[in-house]
Amino acid sequence: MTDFGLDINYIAEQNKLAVQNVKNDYDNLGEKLARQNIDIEAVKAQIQKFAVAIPSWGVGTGGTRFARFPGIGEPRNIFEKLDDCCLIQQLTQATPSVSLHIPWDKVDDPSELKQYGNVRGLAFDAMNSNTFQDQEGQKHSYKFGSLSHVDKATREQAVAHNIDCIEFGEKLGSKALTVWIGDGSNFPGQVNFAKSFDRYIESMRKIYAALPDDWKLFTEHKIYEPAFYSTLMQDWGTNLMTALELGDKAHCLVDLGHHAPTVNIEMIVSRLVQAGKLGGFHFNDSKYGDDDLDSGSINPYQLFLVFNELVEAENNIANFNPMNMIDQSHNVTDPIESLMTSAMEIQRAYAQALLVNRTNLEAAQNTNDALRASETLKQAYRTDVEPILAMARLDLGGAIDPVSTYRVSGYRTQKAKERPSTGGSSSGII
Ligand code: PSV
Ligand code: MN
Repeated sequence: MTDFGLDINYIAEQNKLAVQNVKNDYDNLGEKLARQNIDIEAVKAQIQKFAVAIPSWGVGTGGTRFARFPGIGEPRNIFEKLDDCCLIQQLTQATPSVSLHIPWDKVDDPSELKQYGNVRGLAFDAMNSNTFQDQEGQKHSYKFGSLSHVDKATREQAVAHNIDCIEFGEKLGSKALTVWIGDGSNFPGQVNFAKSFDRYIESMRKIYAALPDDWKLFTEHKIYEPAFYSTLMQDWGTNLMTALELGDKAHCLVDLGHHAPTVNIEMIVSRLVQAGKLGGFHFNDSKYGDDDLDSGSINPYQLFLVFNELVEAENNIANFNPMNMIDQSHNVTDPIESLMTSAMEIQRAYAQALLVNRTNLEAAQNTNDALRASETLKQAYRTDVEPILAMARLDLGGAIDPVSTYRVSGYRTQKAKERPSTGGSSSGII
């Protein structure tokens, strides 16, 4: 182990055990893909360019509304979180940036934080504001809302917090602000839908006006929770209305867990692309609601279908570059292992989507050959792209098998000594 991350010689040694097998598998797959006129090297190059940001809050153990069962050696502050993110990037070579949540990650000296991250090979992705909780010493409560609150002073406080996040993010080199609010209602009649949305837009205009020229503003919709009758930004329709209302720098963020279970998310993605308003993703997976489970662990085909839309957009739109982030809660696993596995699952979906034969797909669509269209997608989805992912990592100095390399390294046990448990099992969703 070095000052941070793992010794590169150790990673190389671990890789040696499997390198020949990976090369053989890669060559075999390369031959198979060549028969379909696909250049495996080109797919690998695309995978190597792909990046997904780690949420700072994801490296701590998550919880439910009932309890949180802390793991050992959890990071206790943003610096320790960056240490864990550095390791994840080192082994996967897929996660070169971190998304911060303010005030959870607020520090007095942003330049120190920037330096600390950059030395570890990490950049700062979108900043996330937080007006869904009251902070210590805060004058006005968000119990009944924030940016859409009936009280002007409360709205102003929430606007000021978002502007603080922008200013803090500028010092870190971030280029985007993500706004997710808990505003909504628990009872029919509790809020006036139209008036509260007007108040929200008025607040968002003030935040938008404070954005630097090269920044983007992302708004995130969510069907329910913490409000259970109505959520102000409940779906992609409201999200799109907001982005259109605010202007060119405003885009919609799609958190996969923020929809009803039967909603066709890939189609929402396509619509937002078409409107020029897809800003990025919070990747996770779910069975019922906003479960924040690991990406690809429940419905990997859905993830593939989302990427199928993204590849389609990539092929047709110049500079198409949505910002990708993971947003998960790791309640029963080691967060580092979950985040590495999730980043690789997201890459896998992308790699599979790159294999779709788009000429055949279009031909099937134009001749109403539903079965052939579906099978064209399935053929790509059924391809085991693991050799591409492993080789992509290996080339860049990452690990062939990040989870095993991590487990053997003893990183967590070492951290358990350096980061004594803060004890207890507090509740809390993250
Ligand atoms: C809300 O459920 C959410 O998805 C938002 O992105 C928050 O910022 C994040 O979770 C963390 O709680
Ligand atoms: Mn989210």
